[in-house]
Amino acid sequence: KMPSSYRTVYAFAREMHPKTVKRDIQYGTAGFRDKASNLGYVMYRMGLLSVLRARYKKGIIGVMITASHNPEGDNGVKLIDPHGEMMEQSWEEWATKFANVQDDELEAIINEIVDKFNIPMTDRSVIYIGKDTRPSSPSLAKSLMDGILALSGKPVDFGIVTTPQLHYIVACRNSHEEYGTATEEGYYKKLVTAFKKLRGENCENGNYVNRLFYDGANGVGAKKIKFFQERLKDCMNIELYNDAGIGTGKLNYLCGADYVKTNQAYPTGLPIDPNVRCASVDGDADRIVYYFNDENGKFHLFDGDRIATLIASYLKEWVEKSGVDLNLGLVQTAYANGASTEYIKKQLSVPVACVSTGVKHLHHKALEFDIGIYFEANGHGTVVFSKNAKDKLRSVAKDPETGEKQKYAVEKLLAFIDVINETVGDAIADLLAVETILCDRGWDLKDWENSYTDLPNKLMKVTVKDRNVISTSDAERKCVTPVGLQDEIDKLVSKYQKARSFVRSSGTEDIVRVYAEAATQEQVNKLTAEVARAVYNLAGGIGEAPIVP
Ligand code: G16
Repeated sequence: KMPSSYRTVYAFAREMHPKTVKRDIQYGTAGFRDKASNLGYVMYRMGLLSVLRARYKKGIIGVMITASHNPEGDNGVKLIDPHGEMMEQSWEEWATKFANVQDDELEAIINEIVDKFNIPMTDRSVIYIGKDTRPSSPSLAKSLMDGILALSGKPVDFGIVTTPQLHYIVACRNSHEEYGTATEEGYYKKLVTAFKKLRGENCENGNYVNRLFYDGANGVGAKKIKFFQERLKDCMNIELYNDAGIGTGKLNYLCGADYVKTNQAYPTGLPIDPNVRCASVDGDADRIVYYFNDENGKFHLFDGDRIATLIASYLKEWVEKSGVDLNLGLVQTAYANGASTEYIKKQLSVPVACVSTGVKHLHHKALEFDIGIYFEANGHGTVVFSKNAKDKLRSVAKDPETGEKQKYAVEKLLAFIDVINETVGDAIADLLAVETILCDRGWDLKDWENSYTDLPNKLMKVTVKDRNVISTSDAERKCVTPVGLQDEIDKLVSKYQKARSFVRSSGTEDIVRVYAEAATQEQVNKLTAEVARAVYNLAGGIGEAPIVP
């Protein structure tokens, strides 16, 4: 028999948020994603789940309504745990279950989870909500709030914020503001103060000039950079482009970090000024890539691998100067350019780990180091510092015995901890970190590019009937099913020099991704198309078959 207290749950579902989609939806790489019109009931159910999670964890849970890099018509939801990290993976199964049961099964599944985890259902619970600029977000937020209210939780709406801002605010609130002040204003203050400290008097240095073109992807990243433009106007000249109004359909369209990385091309909407440093963020501002066009019109990309290596070399240098014994590690995925991995291992002598796609996997692995740097090639990443690292640095900073040079290095590292958003990849925090390092070194992008040469690489998408037929192992580097596909990939790869290729199904779009790299652009163009064709043939491709050049 159902406790009467959950009766509202079914009534709300039936009357306001009935399950409208028959097929199952899966909690993917970063939560649920779909056409916005399919998500009302999913949001309602995530409202229910977030209250249960909040009571179980005895802390505030965050819910971000966004589909990040996807087109404007899509939307989605990312759940945030109390420390500001993505929701623990063991609960993803529950999320998927919640999303897919029938309306009249909701009460039963609530009872099941309450029993299993012994959740105190009378405890108060607060859920923080954020949304990107998608026109569908306000109505989805309403559905989410109904779910929260149905279980007597308290929704607090932070309006339009970047995904990393919401992660930050959740982390602050649950740490009793040890991490920072739990408001948007607190976020600006923390990052700006740290950035100015790192910059000192130096606004320009050597080849570094402080002029930057910023592509806001016509999303929340454009809205929020304005707060930094204002506060940093004496030391940074950030020129904002792609700041179209909400609902114009331009979000991520021919611009933004995903477009630039995937197409390896300049986005629309920015003036093409040779040799000017440019940065693009994505639709919820948790990814960033840098690039420029040289005087011959050639495009140069600085993706997540580049940013990771820049940060790793900088931190390594200052840790050495600080004399504090801290271990440093870097985490990548299979998409990392082989040349970057080689450079990290051989030149930087920093250990590298490879994990499956999804910031949640990288973050987790990075926590194993005192200083864990993680980046996906698509520009999603950050640095995490262990408690041990912070404690050691703080105590050396305070110690009167510490020499001046050493103190300077330690203070620098402490300020760097504050400029980076440790909770999750944050395009704007990463931008401030990159600008700090380039200025410190007196580098322009050509200097940065000199550290290593990327192998030519390419990404392709293949549409198949059911992307779940693809399964992988070895951090997605080997394809297990469909049987025979990996043999085919191996055969194709062996025809080229320095070649590598893998395939995996996307967890945010209904497609299969194909990645390849090889010694020359011509080789990689061929190889990617051949592998894409093999996927099309062996994994049930639909639509037009990929054409091999
Ligand atoms: C999300 C995840 C990233 C992942 C990306 C693509 O990014 O947070 O970790 O790399 O999706 O994933 P997939 O290849 O599975 O589609 P975002 O920026 O879209 O939230």
